[in-house]
Amino acid sequence: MSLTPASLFDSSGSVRKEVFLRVYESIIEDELKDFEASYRIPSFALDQIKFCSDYNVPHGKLQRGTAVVECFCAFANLSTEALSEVDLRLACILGWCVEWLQAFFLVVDDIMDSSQTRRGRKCYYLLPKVGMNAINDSMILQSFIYRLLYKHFHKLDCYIKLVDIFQQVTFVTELGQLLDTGSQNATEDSFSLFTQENLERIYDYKTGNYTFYLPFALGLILAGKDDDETLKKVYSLCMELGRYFQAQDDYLDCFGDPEVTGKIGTDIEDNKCSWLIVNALLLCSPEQVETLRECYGKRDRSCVEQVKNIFRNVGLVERFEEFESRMYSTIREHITSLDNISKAPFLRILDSLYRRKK
Ligand code: DMA
Ligand code: MG
Ligand code: MG
Ligand code: MG
Repeated sequence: MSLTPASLFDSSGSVRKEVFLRVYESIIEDELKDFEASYRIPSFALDQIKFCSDYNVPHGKLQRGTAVVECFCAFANLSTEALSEVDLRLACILGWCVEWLQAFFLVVDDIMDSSQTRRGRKCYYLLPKVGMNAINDSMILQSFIYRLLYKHFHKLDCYIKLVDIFQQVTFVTELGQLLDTGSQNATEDSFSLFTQENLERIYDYKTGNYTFYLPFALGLILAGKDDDETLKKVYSLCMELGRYFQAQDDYLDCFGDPEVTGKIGTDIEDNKCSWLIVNALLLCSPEQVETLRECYGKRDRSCVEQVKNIFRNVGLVERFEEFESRMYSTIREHITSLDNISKAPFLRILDSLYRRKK
């Protein structure tokens, strides 16, 4: 399959999903051939690996994966037509590595969150033929990243940097997931954890790093523009994007349409430290706080309804709309003040998030 700038990008400079998906098909086919050649691997095992990848890797919004490619092209300082096929393919492979990372996290996240659906289908661990095999399967998904990095990048100067950033971002995200489940397993008063400070720390660790910093930093590294000063500026911008994005995710968990988001919310039942509970506690009367203490974190339909009613009654829907407009403007200003680096990929991402419904 040939990959040219004209075939990969549409007229607005966005990556065409169908072309990006064809790269996935060629990667998985090539990997499976290698598994067969390298290991004494029976066909059921090959089938399971292929099924697991196909089920979990390519069905998302592909926002993170395509961002790698768009960032690389914007930061490479070449006119788009001058990008070589080899470079475009490498950028796409790196983009898919981020999607593999995301798939690995989501398979486990759905187990930890007792979720039922993801991307409009049953969560992987709930498939009868999968169950708790999902745990080892998720580790295989993670291994794809380092196999692909070795296969396609080990001769390049940037190889160590790529391996290193994937490992660092993975660790930080695992830490974020640990903090995220902290209120679920709290033995003492979990309401004391529902603070703005704790919320922001969870957001930075579990979301900002892998969703925004990783794709942007990979684009910079591949383009050879990853000096410390640029990375630092990009990092703080990415934490803001992460706080914006995860607040939306929390809002949609409660007030989104599962038909559109593809997932049924679990944050209230899971006793999660979310944007909604933290902001509700700033607005509630003592009686409402009492009801929240009784009902939040319970797997009970009427409790969940009571919590949602309080969220609505204290005006969280309106407060979220204000928060969203304010965040959008603030982040936009920060992007506009960037120098020495293309603003286009940041603006494109920000605009794609604004008032998102999924
Ligand atoms: C997910 O946070 C974070 C990671 C690192 C996968 P979440 O549980 O709120 O995500 P979702 O709402 O998609 O389950
Ligand atoms: Mg979850
Ligand atoms: Mg989670
Ligand atoms: Mg969520």
